[in-house]
Amino acid sequence: LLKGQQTVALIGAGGGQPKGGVDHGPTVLFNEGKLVSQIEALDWKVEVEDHFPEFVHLKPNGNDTFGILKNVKYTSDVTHKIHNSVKKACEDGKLALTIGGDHSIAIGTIKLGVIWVDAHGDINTAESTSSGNLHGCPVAFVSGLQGPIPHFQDWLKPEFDLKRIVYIGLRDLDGPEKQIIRENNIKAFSMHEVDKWGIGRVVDAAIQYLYQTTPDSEEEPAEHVDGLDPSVAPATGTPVRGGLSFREGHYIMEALHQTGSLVAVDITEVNPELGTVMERETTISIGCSLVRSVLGEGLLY
Ligand code: NNH
Repeated sequence: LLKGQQTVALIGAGGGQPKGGVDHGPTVLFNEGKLVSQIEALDWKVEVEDHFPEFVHLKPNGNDTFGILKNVKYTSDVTHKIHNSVKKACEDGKLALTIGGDHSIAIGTIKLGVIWVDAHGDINTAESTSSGNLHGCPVAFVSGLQGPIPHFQDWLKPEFDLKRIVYIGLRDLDGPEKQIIRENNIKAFSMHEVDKWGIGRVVDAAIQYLYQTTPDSEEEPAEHVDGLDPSVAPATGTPVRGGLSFREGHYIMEALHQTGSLVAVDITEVNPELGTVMERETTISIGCSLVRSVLGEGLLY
């Protein structure tokens, strides 16, 4: 077990971007995916805290904006709540496992060092975003690249050091995001590097890098289902071809389990309202198997 952790705090959350279906991600993984019993079968205790039911009715339609940004107060409320849950779980020595929802949840979950597995950089600011969707912005919000925004400024301390994030799987960056990543010297392995070096070397280098930049040596991986290729995880809001294979996605999770340094995990962007029945089922099942992998399934030792 990781650091003597025996309990998974399973936190369910909706998201801030306006397409609705992704909010149902946690419910389908919990109910249809039978995620709780799958985790218990790996010898973990599970405590479920599902915030989705309390927020789903509150999702705004139109008025909750700040400039181009959409659903600002709503997303601030949701991410603040998740932030408190993740913080509490970590303080209590539990592994905080947050199921989204979309990537905006990272505004609430990011902590020490982060491995961010995604097709997208999600580092847009209010100025650089062309979609106005907050799931394209969390890294800018937590790091202070984005200045104060109403509601978030009431609770969010933008203290995250950009030396403590490593991207894996990037392949769909907006122009300004490329510039932000370059200017801030952010460590990033795009699909190009995955092809060039193979997933094993990329993950080793990512972990090594974080151990150097994050002296307290604790990591939180954020695996966004759209980091995977749409052929293995089709039911997701922003699918981009040329992504990680089934095994590459699971390999990352296994390697992170092996570090023994995990404090929190996010799985996001399963959208059960997209795709055919089969595509939906494939995606729910990969959401669950990524969780099992990060908890050690598949490793002999
Ligand atoms: N660049 C897009 C935007 O800002 C990315 C949206 N984010 C995701 N995240 N789908 O992975 O809207």
